[in-house]
Amino acid sequence: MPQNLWIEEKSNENLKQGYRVKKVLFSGQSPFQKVEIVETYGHGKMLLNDGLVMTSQRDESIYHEMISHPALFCLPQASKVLIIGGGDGGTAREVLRHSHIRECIMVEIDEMVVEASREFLPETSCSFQDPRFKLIIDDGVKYLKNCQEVFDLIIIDSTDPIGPATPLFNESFYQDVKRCLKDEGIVIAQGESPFYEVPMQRKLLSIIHELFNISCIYNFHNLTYPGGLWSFAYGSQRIHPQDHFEAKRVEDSQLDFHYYNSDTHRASFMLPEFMKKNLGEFLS
Ligand code: SPD
Repeated sequence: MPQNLWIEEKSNENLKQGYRVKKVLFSGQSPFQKVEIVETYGHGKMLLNDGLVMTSQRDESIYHEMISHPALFCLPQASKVLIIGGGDGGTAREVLRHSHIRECIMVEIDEMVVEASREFLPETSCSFQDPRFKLIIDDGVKYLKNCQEVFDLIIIDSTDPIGPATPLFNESFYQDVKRCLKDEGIVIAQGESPFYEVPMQRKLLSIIHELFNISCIYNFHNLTYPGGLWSFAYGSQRIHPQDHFEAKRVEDSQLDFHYYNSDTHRASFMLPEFMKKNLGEFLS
Protein backbone atom coordinates (compact mmCIF):
# COMPACT_ATOMS: atom_id res chain seq x y z
CA MET A 1 0.00 0.00 0.00
CA PRO A 2 1.54 3.39 -0.97
CA GLN A 3 2.47 5.51 2.06
CA ASN A 4 0.59 8.49 0.77
CA LEU A 5 -2.64 7.20 -0.71
CA TRP A 6 -5.51 9.68 -0.51
CA ILE A 7 -9.10 9.51 -1.64
CA GLU A 8 -10.70 12.70 -2.79
CA GLU A 9 -14.41 13.32 -2.69
CA LYS A 10 -15.37 15.82 -5.33
CA SER A 11 -18.62 17.35 -4.12
CA ASN A 12 -19.01 19.88 -6.90
CA GLU A 13 -16.95 21.78 -9.47
CA ASN A 14 -15.41 23.93 -6.75
CA LEU A 15 -15.04 21.61 -3.80
CA LYS A 16 -12.94 18.57 -2.95
CA GLN A 17 -12.34 16.95 0.40
CA GLY A 18 -9.50 14.43 0.95
CA TYR A 19 -8.83 11.55 3.33
CA ARG A 20 -5.54 9.71 3.81
CA VAL A 21 -6.08 6.00 3.29
CA LYS A 22 -4.52 3.23 5.35
CA LYS A 23 -6.06 0.33 3.43
CA VAL A 24 -8.60 -0.39 0.70
CA LEU A 25 -10.88 -3.03 2.20
CA PHE A 26 -13.34 -3.46 -0.65
CA SER A 27 -13.82 -2.18 -4.16
CA GLY A 28 -16.50 -3.37 -6.54
CA GLN A 29 -18.69 -2.23 -9.41
CA SER A 30 -22.37 -3.01 -8.90
CA PRO A 31 -25.01 -2.57 -11.61
CA PHE A 32 -25.73 0.82 -10.01
CA GLN A 33 -22.47 2.33 -8.82
CA LYS A 34 -18.89 1.86 -7.72
CA VAL A 35 -18.84 0.70 -4.09
CA GLU A 36 -15.71 1.13 -1.96
CA ILE A 37 -14.84 0.65 1.67
CA VAL A 38 -11.54 2.12 2.78
CA GLU A 39 -9.83 2.43 6.10
CA THR A 40 -8.60 5.97 6.65
CA TYR A 41 -6.20 7.43 9.19
CA GLY A 42 -8.48 10.19 10.45
CA HIS A 43 -12.04 8.94 10.04
CA GLY A 44 -11.86 5.18 10.46
CA LYS A 45 -13.59 3.04 7.87
CA MET A 46 -15.55 4.84 5.16
CA LEU A 47 -18.11 3.69 2.61
CA LEU A 48 -18.12 5.50 -0.73
CA ASN A 49 -20.59 5.18 -3.58
CA ASP A 50 -19.30 6.50 -6.90
CA GLY A 51 -16.58 8.36 -4.99
CA LEU A 52 -19.02 10.13 -2.62
CA VAL A 53 -18.66 9.42 1.08
CA MET A 54 -21.78 7.78 2.47
CA THR A 55 -20.64 7.02 5.95
CA SER A 56 -17.55 7.25 8.12
CA GLN A 57 -16.92 5.31 11.29
CA ARG A 58 -15.82 8.48 13.06
CA ASP A 59 -19.17 10.25 12.86
CA GLU A 60 -21.79 7.89 11.43
CA SER A 61 -23.55 7.77 14.80
CA ILE A 62 -24.48 11.44 14.44
CA TYR A 63 -26.18 10.99 11.08
CA HIS A 64 -27.89 7.73 12.03
CA GLU A 65 -29.10 8.99 15.41
CA MET A 66 -30.46 12.18 13.90
CA ILE A 67 -32.23 10.50 10.99
CA SER A 68 -34.03 8.16 13.42
CA HIS A 69 -34.60 9.41 16.94
CA PRO A 70 -36.26 12.84 16.48
CA ALA A 71 -39.19 11.13 14.71
CA LEU A 72 -39.19 8.07 16.95
CA PHE A 73 -39.39 10.17 20.11
CA CYS A 74 -42.38 12.01 18.64
CA LEU A 75 -44.02 8.63 17.92
CA PRO A 76 -43.83 6.73 21.20
CA GLN A 77 -46.11 3.95 19.93
CA ALA A 78 -44.50 3.47 16.50
CA SER A 79 -44.27 -0.17 15.58
CA LYS A 80 -43.68 -0.36 11.86
CA VAL A 81 -40.84 1.46 10.08
CA LEU A 82 -39.81 1.48 6.44
CA ILE A 83 -36.30 2.53 5.41
CA ILE A 84 -35.67 3.30 1.76
CA GLY A 85 -31.93 3.02 1.08
CA GLY A 86 -29.78 2.84 4.19
CA GLY A 87 -27.80 -0.16 2.91
CA ASP A 88 -24.97 0.23 5.43
CA GLY A 89 -27.47 -0.60 8.20
CA GLY A 90 -26.82 2.35 10.52
CA THR A 91 -30.37 3.67 10.34
CA ALA A 92 -31.88 0.23 11.00
CA ARG A 93 -29.53 -0.15 13.95
CA GLU A 94 -30.81 3.07 15.54
CA VAL A 95 -34.49 2.36 14.77
CA LEU A 96 -34.27 -1.07 16.34
CA ARG A 97 -32.92 0.30 19.60
CA HIS A 98 -36.55 1.19 20.35
CA SER A 99 -38.19 -1.86 21.89
CA HIS A 100 -41.67 -0.82 20.70
CA ILE A 101 -40.61 -1.31 17.06
CA ARG A 102 -42.04 -4.60 15.85
CA GLU A 103 -40.98 -4.49 12.21
CA CYS A 104 -38.31 -2.59 10.32
CA ILE A 105 -38.26 -3.14 6.57
CA MET A 106 -35.26 -1.85 4.63
CA VAL A 107 -35.53 -1.58 0.84
CA GLU A 108 -32.09 -1.11 -0.67
CA ILE A 109 -31.49 -1.11 -4.40
CA ASP A 110 -27.86 -2.18 -4.26
CA GLU A 111 -27.11 -5.57 -2.75
CA MET A 112 -23.38 -4.91 -3.02
CA VAL A 113 -23.67 -2.05 -0.50
CA VAL A 114 -25.46 -4.36 1.94
CA GLU A 115 -23.03 -7.24 1.53
CA ALA A 116 -19.91 -5.08 1.71
CA SER A 117 -21.27 -3.38 4.84
CA ARG A 118 -22.18 -6.72 6.36
CA GLU A 119 -18.60 -7.88 5.92
CA PHE A 120 -16.55 -4.74 6.53
CA LEU A 121 -18.78 -2.46 8.63
CA PRO A 122 -20.17 -4.77 11.32
CA GLU A 123 -20.61 -1.78 13.67
CA THR A 124 -23.23 -0.25 11.38
CA SER A 125 -24.74 -3.42 9.91
CA CYS A 126 -25.12 -5.16 13.28
CA SER A 127 -28.94 -5.16 13.19
CA PHE A 128 -29.25 -7.20 10.00
CA GLN A 129 -29.63 -10.26 12.26
CA ASP A 130 -32.41 -8.75 14.39
CA PRO A 131 -35.60 -10.83 13.94
CA ARG A 132 -37.61 -7.60 13.54
CA PHE A 133 -35.49 -6.58 10.55
CA LYS A 134 -36.47 -7.47 7.01
CA LEU A 135 -34.24 -6.75 4.01
CA ILE A 136 -35.71 -6.31 0.54
CA ILE A 137 -33.31 -5.79 -2.36
CA ASP A 138 -35.37 -3.69 -4.74
CA ASP A 139 -35.83 -0.24 -6.17
CA GLY A 140 -37.46 1.81 -3.39
CA VAL A 141 -39.52 3.79 -5.91
CA LYS A 142 -40.94 0.62 -7.44
CA TYR A 143 -41.47 -0.97 -4.02
CA LEU A 144 -43.52 1.95 -2.71
CA LYS A 145 -45.52 2.23 -5.94
CA ASN A 146 -46.79 -1.33 -5.36
CA CYS A 147 -46.85 -1.22 -1.57
CA GLN A 148 -50.22 -1.83 0.13
CA GLU A 149 -48.96 -1.48 3.70
CA VAL A 150 -48.97 1.58 5.94
CA PHE A 151 -46.13 2.61 8.21
CA ASP A 152 -45.65 4.75 11.29
CA LEU A 153 -42.38 6.08 9.99
CA ILE A 154 -40.77 6.13 6.56
CA ILE A 155 -37.11 7.10 6.42
CA ILE A 156 -35.48 7.96 3.10
CA ASP A 157 -31.81 7.28 3.84
CA SER A 158 -30.66 8.04 0.34
CA THR A 159 -27.42 8.81 -1.37
CA ASP A 160 -27.05 12.19 -3.02
CA PRO A 161 -29.57 13.02 -5.75
CA ILE A 162 -27.47 11.68 -8.58
CA GLY A 163 -27.41 8.15 -9.98
CA PRO A 164 -29.85 5.62 -8.50
CA ALA A 165 -31.20 8.03 -5.86
CA THR A 166 -32.43 10.69 -8.29
CA PRO A 167 -36.12 9.54 -8.32
CA LEU A 168 -36.17 9.64 -4.51
CA PHE A 169 -36.25 13.43 -4.77
CA ASN A 170 -39.34 13.58 -7.03
CA GLU A 171 -42.96 14.39 -6.25
CA SER A 172 -44.38 11.14 -7.64
CA PHE A 173 -42.29 9.20 -5.12
CA TYR A 174 -43.60 11.34 -2.26
CA GLN A 175 -47.20 10.73 -3.41
CA ASP A 176 -46.52 7.07 -2.66
CA VAL A 177 -44.81 7.91 0.62
CA LYS A 178 -47.93 9.81 1.67
CA ARG A 179 -50.22 6.94 0.66
CA CYS A 180 -48.17 4.44 2.69
CA LEU A 181 -47.90 6.59 5.81
CA LYS A 182 -50.42 6.74 8.66
CA ASP A 183 -51.89 10.20 9.29
CA GLU A 184 -50.09 10.07 12.65
CA GLY A 185 -46.96 9.00 10.80
CA ILE A 186 -43.78 10.86 9.90
CA VAL A 187 -41.51 10.88 6.86
CA ILE A 188 -37.85 11.81 7.26
CA ALA A 189 -35.61 12.31 4.24
CA GLN A 190 -31.89 12.85 3.77
CA GLY A 191 -31.93 16.58 3.06
CA GLU A 192 -28.51 17.56 1.69
CA SER A 193 -26.35 20.58 2.49
CA PRO A 194 -27.89 23.93 3.47
CA PHE A 195 -24.75 25.62 2.11
CA TYR A 196 -24.20 23.84 -1.19
CA GLU A 197 -27.56 22.37 -2.22
CA VAL A 198 -30.12 25.13 -1.77
CA PRO A 199 -32.05 24.38 -5.00
CA MET A 200 -32.33 20.71 -4.01
CA GLN A 201 -33.45 21.61 -0.50
CA ARG A 202 -36.08 23.95 -1.98
CA LYS A 203 -37.30 21.23 -4.31
CA LEU A 204 -37.55 18.62 -1.54
CA LEU A 205 -39.23 20.98 0.93
CA SER A 206 -41.68 22.27 -1.66
CA ILE A 207 -42.82 18.69 -2.35
CA ILE A 208 -43.21 17.90 1.35
CA HIS A 209 -44.99 21.20 1.97
CA GLU A 210 -47.41 20.47 -0.86
CA LEU A 211 -48.29 16.99 0.40
CA PHE A 212 -48.11 17.25 4.20
CA ASN A 213 -49.70 19.62 6.73
CA ILE A 214 -46.46 19.86 8.65
CA SER A 215 -43.21 20.41 6.74
CA CYS A 216 -39.90 21.19 8.44
CA ILE A 217 -36.19 20.86 7.98
CA TYR A 218 -33.70 20.18 10.77
CA ASN A 219 -29.93 20.18 10.99
CA PHE A 220 -27.05 18.35 12.55
CA HIS A 221 -23.31 18.92 12.58
CA ASN A 222 -20.84 16.38 11.29
CA LEU A 223 -17.30 16.00 10.06
CA THR A 224 -17.77 14.08 6.87
CA TYR A 225 -20.39 15.73 4.70
CA PRO A 226 -19.21 18.88 2.96
CA GLY A 227 -19.76 22.07 4.90
CA GLY A 228 -20.21 20.30 8.22
CA LEU A 229 -23.87 21.30 8.56
CA TRP A 230 -26.35 18.85 7.04
CA SER A 231 -30.14 18.54 6.95
CA PHE A 232 -33.05 16.17 7.15
CA ALA A 233 -36.50 17.02 5.82
CA TYR A 234 -39.54 16.21 7.99
CA GLY A 235 -43.15 15.76 6.92
CA SER A 236 -46.31 14.67 8.72
CA GLN A 237 -50.07 15.24 8.57
CA ARG A 238 -50.50 15.42 12.34
CA ILE A 239 -47.29 15.12 14.33
CA HIS A 240 -45.31 18.30 14.93
CA PRO A 241 -41.66 17.76 15.90
CA GLN A 242 -41.75 20.33 18.70
CA ASP A 243 -45.41 20.29 19.84
CA HIS A 244 -45.55 16.49 20.04
CA PHE A 245 -42.11 16.09 21.56
CA GLU A 246 -41.74 15.38 25.27
CA ALA A 247 -38.18 15.57 26.58
CA LYS A 248 -39.07 13.17 29.37
CA ARG A 249 -39.50 10.36 26.86
CA VAL A 250 -35.85 10.66 25.89
CA GLU A 251 -34.68 10.58 29.50
CA ASP A 252 -37.05 7.72 30.38
CA SER A 253 -35.82 5.64 27.44
CA GLN A 254 -32.42 5.27 29.13
CA LEU A 255 -30.89 4.94 25.69
CA ASP A 256 -27.32 6.15 25.53
CA PHE A 257 -26.63 8.46 22.59
CA HIS A 258 -23.55 10.12 21.18
CA TYR A 259 -25.22 13.25 19.72
CA TYR A 260 -29.00 13.07 20.14
CA ASN A 261 -30.65 14.30 23.34
CA SER A 262 -33.71 16.40 24.15
CA ASP A 263 -31.68 19.61 23.69
CA THR A 264 -30.28 18.66 20.28
CA HIS A 265 -33.78 17.53 19.30
CA ARG A 266 -35.25 20.96 19.98
CA ALA A 267 -32.21 22.88 18.73
CA SER A 268 -32.00 20.99 15.45
CA PHE A 269 -35.29 22.51 14.28
CA MET A 270 -34.13 26.07 15.07
CA LEU A 271 -32.85 27.37 11.77
CA PRO A 272 -30.17 29.92 11.00
CA GLU A 273 -31.48 33.02 9.28
CA PHE A 274 -30.10 32.12 5.85
CA MET A 275 -32.06 28.87 5.88
CA LYS A 276 -35.26 30.67 6.87
CA LYS A 277 -34.69 33.03 3.96
CA ASN A 278 -33.98 30.17 1.54
CA LEU A 279 -36.76 27.83 2.65
CA GLY A 280 -39.20 29.80 4.82
CA GLU A 281 -42.08 29.66 2.33
CA PHE A 282 -42.15 25.84 2.59
CA LEU A 283 -41.92 25.55 6.39
CA SER A 284 -44.73 25.08 8.89
N1 SPD B 1 -23.20 13.39 0.72
C1 SPD B 1 -23.67 12.25 1.46
C2 SPD B 1 -25.12 12.25 1.72
C3 SPD B 1 -25.55 11.24 2.71
C4 SPD B 1 -26.11 10.08 2.22
N2 SPD B 1 -26.63 9.06 3.05
C5 SPD B 1 -25.73 8.27 3.73
C6 SPD B 1 -26.22 6.92 4.09
C7 SPD B 1 -25.87 6.54 5.46
N3 SPD B 1 -26.65 5.48 5.96
